[in-house]
Amino acid sequence: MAMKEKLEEIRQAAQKQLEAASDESSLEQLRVSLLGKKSELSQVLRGMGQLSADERPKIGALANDIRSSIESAIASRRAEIEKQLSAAKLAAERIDVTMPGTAHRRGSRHPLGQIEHEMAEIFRSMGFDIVDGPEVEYDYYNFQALNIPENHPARDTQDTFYITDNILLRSQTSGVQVHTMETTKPPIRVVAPGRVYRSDAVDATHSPCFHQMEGLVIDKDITMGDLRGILLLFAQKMFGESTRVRFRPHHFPFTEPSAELDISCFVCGGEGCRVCKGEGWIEILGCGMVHPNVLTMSGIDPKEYTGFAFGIGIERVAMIKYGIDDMRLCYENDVRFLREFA
Ligand code: 2U9
Repeated sequence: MAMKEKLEEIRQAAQKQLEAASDESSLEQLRVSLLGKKSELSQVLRGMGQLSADERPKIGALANDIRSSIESAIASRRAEIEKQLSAAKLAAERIDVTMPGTAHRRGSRHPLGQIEHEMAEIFRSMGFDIVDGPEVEYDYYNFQALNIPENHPARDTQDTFYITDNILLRSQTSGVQVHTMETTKPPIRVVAPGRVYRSDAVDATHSPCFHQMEGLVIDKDITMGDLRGILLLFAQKMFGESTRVRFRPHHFPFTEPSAELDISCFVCGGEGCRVCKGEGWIEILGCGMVHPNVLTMSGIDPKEYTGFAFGIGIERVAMIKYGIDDMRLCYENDVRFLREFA
């Protein structure tokens, strides 16, 4: 076959093969087989020596033309393949920006945490420091330093969780205030919120673990009037400006005199309703003037300083304020209950 026809055949065959190449690697293989040293085109060019001087430049020019047309066909085929690949990639990665997102529910503070925070903020606004201490405590800090005698019923293993003979789970946060008195020179103004433990069976108003906030104020000339003033302000901020308070005499070993504090019912204002069980008053906390023995044991001279203390059950405040009729709801973490307070 004449060389010219042979070259034209190479050009057409190359065109067909290139059209069939569908990816980068088969295209590269084609480039080697069409243009490489062992290619038909190279063989034709090597045989050019046998051509006449007249034919040689024409065939040479044609061969070069075919070579460059194959090169540019490869380049454009490569560009096409790249375009297809990138289009396929884009299609696979397509994101529907109109799809609705995944909703993330916001968490919220537990109702007990909300109440504790609210109470702590009220006392902080009145100049109290918020202090904490160990839940595992020595018998001394939980009982003895609080003037609770050896034979007092509160010390009974029926009421208190003992870990050893003289180490226990605190049954009140009072140990924290004892530590404060031991390490701080008056004036002292602290509230100690936290978990306390009592060996109680679970029911609507009892739990072996609950929360308290105890307060302690010690300075020169502190009187029961100061106690009443602080607790009245607390009650008004917690239950409303029109809230009134009243003391009822009581007994605690660590305070003398001792009292329980009632607030006027924040629902009926004192008329008597379902919430205050017709009383007009709701019992809210215990309190009193710190017993001189308690001051003395912690190194504070009762002739120089006096003080008052109070203890509030946080669950009790939450149940009264939110109308929760069963304490167990506070611990079950049923989200339907918790969302009520979000
Ligand atoms: C020191 C001195 C005195 C703390 C007090 C109460 C009265 C009280 C109860 C409230 C409901 C316990 O959670 S409850 O069952 N607490 O009535 N607590 S006075 O008196 C102290 C504390 C520390 C050094």
